[in-house]
Amino acid sequence: MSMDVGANLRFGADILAQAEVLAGFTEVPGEVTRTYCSRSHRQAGDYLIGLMREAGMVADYDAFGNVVGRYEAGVPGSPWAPVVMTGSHQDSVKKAGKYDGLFGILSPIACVRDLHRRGKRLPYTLEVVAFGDEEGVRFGVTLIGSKAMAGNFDPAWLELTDSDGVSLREAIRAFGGDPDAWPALDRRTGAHGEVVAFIESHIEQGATLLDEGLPVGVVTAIVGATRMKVRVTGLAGHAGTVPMGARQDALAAAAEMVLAVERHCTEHPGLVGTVGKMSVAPGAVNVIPEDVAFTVDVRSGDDALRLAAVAALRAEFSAIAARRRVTVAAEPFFELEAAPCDAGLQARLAASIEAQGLPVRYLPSGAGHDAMEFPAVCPIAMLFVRCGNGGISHHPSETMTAEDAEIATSVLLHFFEHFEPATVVPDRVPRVERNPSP
Ligand code: HGY
Ligand code: MN
Ligand code: MN
Repeated sequence: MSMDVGANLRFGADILAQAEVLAGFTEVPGEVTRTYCSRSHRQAGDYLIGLMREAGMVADYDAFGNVVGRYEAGVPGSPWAPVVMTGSHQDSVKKAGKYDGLFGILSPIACVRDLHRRGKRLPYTLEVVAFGDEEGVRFGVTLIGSKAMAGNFDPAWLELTDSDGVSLREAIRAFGGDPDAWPALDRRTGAHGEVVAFIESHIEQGATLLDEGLPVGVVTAIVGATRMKVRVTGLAGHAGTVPMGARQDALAAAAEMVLAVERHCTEHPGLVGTVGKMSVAPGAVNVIPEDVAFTVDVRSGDDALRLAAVAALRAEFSAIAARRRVTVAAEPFFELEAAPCDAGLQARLAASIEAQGLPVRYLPSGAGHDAMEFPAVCPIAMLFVRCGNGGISHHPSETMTAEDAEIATSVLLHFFEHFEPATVVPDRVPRVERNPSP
């Protein structure tokens, strides 16, 4: 049950070496932290443009700082051949690993380099995208590049500011982009050629493939997510003189709300809930906290279950606040429905895995990905590749092997070489995108 990889890796060793180079493009020496429109974004983008051009693509930044490489179709005379898009994000979370996002860029570049070396063109244009921002670390909203390309960008976001007060509009302009050019990025218009499929390869960021001893898997759907900002307001007071029964302690109330998230999501299989950020004011050891803000991230493959959980948690937060004589405001600022992967593309991906002599494992994605924006444009598919260290991700211990990078890239290359655009029958249902402006 294994593809004979051996030492003669065509792709895997190069991909890991390139990931090492990219890991050096960071805002925090010794860690991987690369945010949108930053200097490290420019360094990574320039490096990826160089790799794309060396692989035979036409490549450059678009108006939003996404790196777009195109390996034009080999169909003589057709002004606009159909397009297959692939890619992932170049940005990272704080203190990230080296492969989240980047594998989905480096692997297709390796595929194109191999096609180019053999002088082979495809019956469609292959477009490889390094999206500028998927994690949303700098401005709080995520998937900026893929939303713009899927026609889901909200121009109100251009006024959002980062922790230094720099607006998204100013950041894109300072990067050399054009913040007002977002409509031109919309792939639904066909202006860049009709996009017939989007496929993203990505590390699993979990342990299913690792536990089952499998190098790759076919993603069935990407979970939907709701993110809320919660603000709890109490009354500051002297830590030594205010009796316990007389306190309006915003942090104690918030702590009870955080445990409510954990309990509710533990009690309902298919849900996950995370409180990832929290601020406490005034933040002195001897002052009762009066102003606490935190985030909640709720996800599920079942949209009804997720929405019911968000409603139940907001009600429970209100009850906790009333009992503790504090006030609470819990506002969703990001919402995305679960994105099913196209059955036909899943079957083609499965055939490419079987062609490597490997079994096919189907699994859902608990992480969000750029692909989840593209059902608005075309059918989508995702290929997962095993990651080690218990499947850890969004952490410096994130790891993968050159052998698995080799296998996943071989699967992807087989998919690209056997994909016939004319036979794509999308089974997608247009999704309603609800993105309440923050
Ligand atoms: O949050 C996510 O699931 C993705 O890693 N941005
Ligand atoms: Mn991530
Ligand atoms: Mn990712």
